[in-house]
Amino acid sequence: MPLEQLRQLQDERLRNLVARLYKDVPFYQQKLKQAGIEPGDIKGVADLAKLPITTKEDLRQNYPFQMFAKPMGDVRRIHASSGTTGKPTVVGYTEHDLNIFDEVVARSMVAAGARPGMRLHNAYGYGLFTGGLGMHGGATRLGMAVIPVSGGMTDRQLMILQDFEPEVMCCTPSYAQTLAAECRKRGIDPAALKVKYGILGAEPWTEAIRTEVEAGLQIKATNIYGLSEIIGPGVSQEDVDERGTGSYVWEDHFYPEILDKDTGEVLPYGEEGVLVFTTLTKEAFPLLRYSTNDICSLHYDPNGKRTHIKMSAIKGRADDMLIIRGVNLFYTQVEEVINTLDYLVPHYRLIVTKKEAMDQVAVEVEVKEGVDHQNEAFKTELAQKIKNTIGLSMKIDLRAHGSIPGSQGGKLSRILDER
Ligand code: DLL
Repeated sequence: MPLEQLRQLQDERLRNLVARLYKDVPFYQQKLKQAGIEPGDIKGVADLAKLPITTKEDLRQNYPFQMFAKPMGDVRRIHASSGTTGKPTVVGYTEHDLNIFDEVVARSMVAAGARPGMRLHNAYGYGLFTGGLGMHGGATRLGMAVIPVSGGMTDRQLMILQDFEPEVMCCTPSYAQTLAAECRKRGIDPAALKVKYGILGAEPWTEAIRTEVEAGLQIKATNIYGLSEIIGPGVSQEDVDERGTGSYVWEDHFYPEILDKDTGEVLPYGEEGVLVFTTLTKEAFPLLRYSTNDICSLHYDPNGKRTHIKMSAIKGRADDMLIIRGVNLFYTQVEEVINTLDYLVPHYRLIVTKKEAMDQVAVEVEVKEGVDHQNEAFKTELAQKIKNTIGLSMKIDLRAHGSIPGSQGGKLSRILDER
């Protein structure tokens, strides 16, 4: 859709959304009144900055259903995502919302290379997590045959990949690493598998992991991004022919903004900050300027196939950012450095400790198969590179190939904070 037309659509949808929220959600009516805003004041997305931000804390205070904008009789599904503390975040969908969910995931699948008639090996977890059922619905809408494997049980995953011959697979990037490593270990030739495309997301990953899983599974791997609060997977998706240039945000449904992490000011395209979404079309659980806490930037790509805006890969979550001796650190920055050294693989974790009030970071990282992990020169080189690019001295612990525990199917935590 031409950009001008897209803006008109977004404006119209936003006006409608604000009117609905004012009428149907007491939380928003109160918030808008406090901000001195009447629904009629909002003419379109250019006015978004006048509207208040919604945070995870707001959802927590309205647990479990108080932010729903439709009576339970209209709700057809409920998902929940667990956070680091306490109660989960609960989200609901009407039939109309489930339709949007299917639609945006189907679009994402096509961008990733999938086509009707192909088989999908779906290794995202089924259950309250939006990954399994979300991908399932989108693939069904597209006309694929879904194999609902769910996460874990690696033996069975490998059997299905070999025997059911899916052309497309989806799972977390860390689990794709596990599957690639297992293939290598068991002498399964990835070229003999039929799988061509991998749709990976639900956690941050970088080019280092892409290189590894594309070689290890003989696939083209693209990024899928999303969060339960906004819909689930399928908020944005990378195109298979434009890998590494960002993921298209389906902005006819989810309008993105980037805000300064400290001041909350809207930042121009290209600048990095906190990603915020307004759901333009959802009925049961619509959100106004919801702060995802994810750090990235937005840009329009004049060379892209589509007109929609792109978001860069997520660097990390604002609340996951480590502050080490005053330096801000996302673990993906260490992953980027690992990627520049050809004797390492991106199987790693960061261990954070405190020694006499000083924060210390140790990097445990595996060497490639056949490389000596006791090589002192390699250790020194990695420490130097981290110091030069990130500005922090870290203790380096090179590990033998295959010795660091990987993902068993779900999201992998790469930080062990022992402080
Ligand atoms: O993880 C939805 C999803 C399922 C996305 C399957 C992609 C594939 P939640 O459990 O609510 O939803 O977690 C959302 O996960 O705010 C990000 O911090 C992180 N995240 C999701 N996708 C990506 C990605 C699902 N591609 C939270 N890159 C988000 C980086 C991601 N982080």
